[in-house]
Amino acid sequence: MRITVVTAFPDFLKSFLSTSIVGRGVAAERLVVDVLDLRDFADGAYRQVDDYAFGGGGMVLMAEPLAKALEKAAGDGARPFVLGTSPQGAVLTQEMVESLAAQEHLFIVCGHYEGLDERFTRRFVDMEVSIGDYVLTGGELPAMVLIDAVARRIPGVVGKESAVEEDSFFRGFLDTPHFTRPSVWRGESVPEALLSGDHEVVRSWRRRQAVLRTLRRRPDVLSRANVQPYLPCGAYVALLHHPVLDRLGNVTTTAVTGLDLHDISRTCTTFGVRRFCVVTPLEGQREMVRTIVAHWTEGYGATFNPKRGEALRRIKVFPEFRGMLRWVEKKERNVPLVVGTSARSRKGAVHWLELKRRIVEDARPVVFLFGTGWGLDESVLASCDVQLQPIRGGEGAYNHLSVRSAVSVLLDRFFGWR
Ligand code: 21W
Repeated sequence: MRITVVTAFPDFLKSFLSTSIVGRGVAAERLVVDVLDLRDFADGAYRQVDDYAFGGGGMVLMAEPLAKALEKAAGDGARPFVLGTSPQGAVLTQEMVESLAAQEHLFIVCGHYEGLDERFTRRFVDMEVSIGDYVLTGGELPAMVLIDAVARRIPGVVGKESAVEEDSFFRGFLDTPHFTRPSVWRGESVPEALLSGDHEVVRSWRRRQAVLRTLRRRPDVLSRANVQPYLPCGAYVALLHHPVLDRLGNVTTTAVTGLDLHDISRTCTTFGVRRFCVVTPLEGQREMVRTIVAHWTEGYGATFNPKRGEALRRIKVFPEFRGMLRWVEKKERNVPLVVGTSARSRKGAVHWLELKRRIVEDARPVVFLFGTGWGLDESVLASCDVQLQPIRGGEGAYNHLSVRSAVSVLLDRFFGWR
């Protein structure tokens, strides 16, 4: 990867590159960073790079020296991805860093004074970046921040690869507290769990701490986090074929569909849901489900497409949903939180983000109930611990998602890396 920085203060950047960890990546030839002195591209005896803003109000970097620097950096190759540092830019996030790290050549313009001539920005700058809502004296530190964040995503720049993957913003949770020797310092000792020598005890303590810190300090980051690794108990999806409503709002029993079995079990497997519970009172229907599952786990389907069996194996059939909940309770040795879903809202329905907070805090297994046909009957919804607000999109007027789509949307919100 190549990064070219153009600045009116090149020494500042050069000292950073020669002393920082990023410098290691440069030394290891994983990364090439060129610093261009904007003055080298200026004309006249004074090598002028800035001038008074038209209409008054301070100095502006002139477009022509910037354009010349960009042309030099591009050479005969492809045009680099051009970044401008600016307090008016979009605030840098890890997602932006990931995308930038995938570029072959970045060209960073360090803004100064009142910024760049807008005509340069309009013609050449692909993205304007700020590093946060506070006022600095120029774009050099933001450029270093950008380089540092991008460089550590390049393999071989930061020592241990796992350290990068394990990084807090990567997992969507804040990091846990850390301690080192001595084990007792000024009368204060290190948490028991960390001294236990039991790897599992250490892991679960750390996860719990990460959860509690995130809930307390940055509940906002939870919306984009996969909470699965932080749940001490399992998550379950149940698809009810009775008691559900028909077109006219009467209680009925629907037929099991193969599409639901395949698609929902694949979604559950993708998102780490322990079991996909298929509930129907009709023995013939349960037998059909078992036959389909057996085809893909033991029969011809197992050799034809083993991946499908891996998903369908998660299916378990039940005649009745209360029995299914008792089975989960027994398996998890803990009373599950039962979550009802419906396309119709009801009083006290909970926002998905609120429920997400609750399930990481509660440390209980969770069962998401979905209805087929025209949705779960009131008797089921009334017995749930929580009902989720309907999934809405667009203008919110049409809400007739297939149950398979609803499962996908919800599982992505709770257990997707977003
Ligand atoms: C600071 C330039 C203040 C201009 C509103 C109307 C680059 C930066 C910078 C700087 C002004 C970044 C004004 C976070 C930063 C940067 C120098 C304001 C007057 N304001 N990220 N008129 N913070 N800062 N100009 O300061 O160049 S990225």
